[in-house]
Amino acid sequence: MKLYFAPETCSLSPHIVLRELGLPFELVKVDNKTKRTADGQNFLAVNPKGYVAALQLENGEVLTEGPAIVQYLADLRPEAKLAPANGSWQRVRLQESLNFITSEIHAGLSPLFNATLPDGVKTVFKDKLRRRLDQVASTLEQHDYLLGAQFGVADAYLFTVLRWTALFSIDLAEWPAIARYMENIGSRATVKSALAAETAA
Ligand SMILES: N[C@@H](CCC(=O)N[C@@H](CS)C(=O)NCC(=O)O)C(=O)O
Repeated sequence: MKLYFAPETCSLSPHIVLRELGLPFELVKVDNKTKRTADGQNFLAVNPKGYVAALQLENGEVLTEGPAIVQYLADLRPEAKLAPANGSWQRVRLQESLNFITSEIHAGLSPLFNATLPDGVKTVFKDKLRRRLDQVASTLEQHDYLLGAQFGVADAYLFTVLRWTALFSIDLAEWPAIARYMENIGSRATVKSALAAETAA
């Protein structure tokens, strides 16, 4: 499998999951500005949507959309228990959680990267995000990981997008349960090695 990624972006989430599962994979770096890959391809030919993450399978198919990619990967090695079994109620809870992260946190942070957006508009997005973080904190006050006592794919995704808050002066120390969570996930060997590999690439 090939994971098309760009450093410090949401592709870190499937990258962490690949390492957690111990699956063989190749990293292909994408320049998000030029849409060229480090191995000389036109990234738009790989993923016409033009964004990472994209996972190319051995049969040539390309899977996009972070929440779909991490669930596909987790199901390749169910014994690792990074996602509850397909068809179970807990799996529905995972999908609820991934959808919350993608539409409320990931998409909530995205406008803050837009340098042309007036500060007043950014404040509106930040205020909404803070309310979402209150919700995340109340979940993490009850258990160490999003879905309970065990690390899973939703944690790889949440950790990835919450790292961006530092860029926008949102101090996660305001939510002690989230700050603890970030430290905990950040201390995982797979997370450290994924970050190091992306920096070195
Ligand atoms: N809906 C997609 C969004 C992916 C996305 O936002 N990717 C960003 C990096 S975090 C990107 O590559 N943006 C470049 C672009 O849109 O040109 C997903 O959830 O995977």
